[in-house]
Amino acid sequence: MDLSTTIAGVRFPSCLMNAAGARCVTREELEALGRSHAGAIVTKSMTVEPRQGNPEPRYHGFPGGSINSMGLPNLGYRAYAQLIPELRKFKKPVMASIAGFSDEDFVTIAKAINESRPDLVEVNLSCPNIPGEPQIGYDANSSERLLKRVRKVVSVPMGVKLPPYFDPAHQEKMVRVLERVGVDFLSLINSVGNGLVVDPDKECVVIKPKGGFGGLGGALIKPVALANVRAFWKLFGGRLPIIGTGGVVTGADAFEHLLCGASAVQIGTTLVEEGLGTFERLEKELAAVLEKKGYASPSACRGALREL
Ligand code: RRO
Repeated sequence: MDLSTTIAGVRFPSCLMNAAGARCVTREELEALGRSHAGAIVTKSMTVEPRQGNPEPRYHGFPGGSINSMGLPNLGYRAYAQLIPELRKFKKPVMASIAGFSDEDFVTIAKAINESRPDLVEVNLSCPNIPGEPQIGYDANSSERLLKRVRKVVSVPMGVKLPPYFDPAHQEKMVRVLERVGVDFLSLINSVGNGLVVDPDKECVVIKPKGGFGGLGGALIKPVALANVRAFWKLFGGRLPIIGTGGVVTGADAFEHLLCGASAVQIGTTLVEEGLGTFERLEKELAAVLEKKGYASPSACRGALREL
């Protein structure tokens, strides 16, 4: 089955791709994504300067999900700006994820990266792991001020990666911001920030940074991810493409994201745990679900979730 999808006019050969952060920091990792069945190459969120990130251990997988506090390890935007033109040879979209510690950082990176012509830019407003730095996406005014400046310097399709919201009022407020800014797609959701995982045998936290607090991902966050995909899909009347992220372990999970309104699906924890073969497995599983249910393509079931 053809699992291709189109987002903001960009065609993806498959609707399944890596989530920013998952196996996408180095040249080697990005090229491996290029050779894999991933439908796109999404970069790690990049900062102005290269970063080592937080002290290790900073990622921990467990039955049900993962917790991380990576702290933005990346090569710095100059390295990605050089790499992006080379990644085009894989003939799939390249999505540059950008981050920063100030509005100026975001603008500097966005400008230079836009000139390297990625197919899309994803603005990360939702890193939960920098000590002392709040998640921008939880502050509507800061988000609007920042996005308006970034929008001016990005001419390729520009999307926003948002944190999970737990109250409809926050989603409605963010929709009004996004309408005023004019974004081309959304990636929902980033990890569920500031969770805590405890090892009762060792009576200890499982990651080192921030006293063990970190972003949760994987199966356990799927209902939160689906709720955000569905809420934003409805608030935008199905007119803004959404990339669903969170809790995709099987093809059936990806199908659930599509039903809620996603046009494509990103894979984080499962990709980290299972490796690049994940994409081929999920492709087969998703195609089998769609075929069994009589859907001819991912877009045929988009948003079709029934309500009682
Ligand atoms: O690098 C990280 O710690 C990180 C980032 Br930038 C993000 O957006 N989400 C996440 O779970 N970890």
